[in-house]
Amino acid sequence: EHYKPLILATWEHGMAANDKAWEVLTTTGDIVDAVEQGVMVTELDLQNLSVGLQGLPDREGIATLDASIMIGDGSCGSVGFVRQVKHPISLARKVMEETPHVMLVGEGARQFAVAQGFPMEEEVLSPKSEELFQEWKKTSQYKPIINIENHDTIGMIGLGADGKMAGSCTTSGLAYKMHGRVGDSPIIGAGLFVDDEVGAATATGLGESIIRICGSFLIVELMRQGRTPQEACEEAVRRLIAKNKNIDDIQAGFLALNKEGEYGAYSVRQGFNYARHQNGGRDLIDSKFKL
Ligand code: SD4
Repeated sequence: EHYKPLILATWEHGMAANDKAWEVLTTTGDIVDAVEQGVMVTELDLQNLSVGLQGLPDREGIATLDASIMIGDGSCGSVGFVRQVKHPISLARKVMEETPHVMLVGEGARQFAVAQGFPMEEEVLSPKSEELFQEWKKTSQYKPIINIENHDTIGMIGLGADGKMAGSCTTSGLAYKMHGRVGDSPIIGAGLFVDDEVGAATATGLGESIIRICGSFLIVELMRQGRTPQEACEEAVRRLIAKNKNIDDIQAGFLALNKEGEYGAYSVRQGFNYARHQNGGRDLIDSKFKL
């Protein structure tokens, strides 16, 4: 069997991440390495305030990170509320490959990183994050901000020529969240889900709204029942709007891909976009939206 390789990633920063992922996929054929190494680019991107240690901190001024990785055969790993690790996606992969568990959080995840030889970074905010945090502290009013300048969590899903599918998701979470808050990104089925009998989905936006509907799992199951990726994303957004009371304060977006290489995207409101890499080109595409 021969499949049509395709990689999708959320937001504009998905372009640089996909460039790397596509290079890995076309040189090695390995979709798991591709989705890991792709989002590692974003984890180091100092311009990005929603992914990696340079991201905006929680309300105590501490950057805590969430990440997950999943393969279409059901293998998965994730880390939540982890500190001092530059590449939480690689730590999530170690949880998947080196432990009998799926998820490690907080200090335990950090200790596992040390044991795996990950370098520990000093806890200093990046200059931009420090500046914005000091500004925020003046009023300290926690309000979710819709579409924070189009920088957001990166979720990546892909299909290799061998028919294998995989996905990755990594974030510093919501800016100024409560200490200990974990979002959708490391929750398998919420921020990411992959089943290579069917397809893959990933999410971005207000994590609480996505967890509430098991967004990514929902989309994969809808595709299993015959919906196209686009139809499945639209139904997930409909469900999300129905189940979240404060919808005026919420942005969330979904990306989906099936085994045939068909894909779709949909968001609650305008502003969501995604990167698409396939044979013959790379583009940044505006998602359709509901409200
Ligand atoms: C979260 N989905 O932790 C992530 C947030 C996000 O900028 O997309 N952030 O809820």
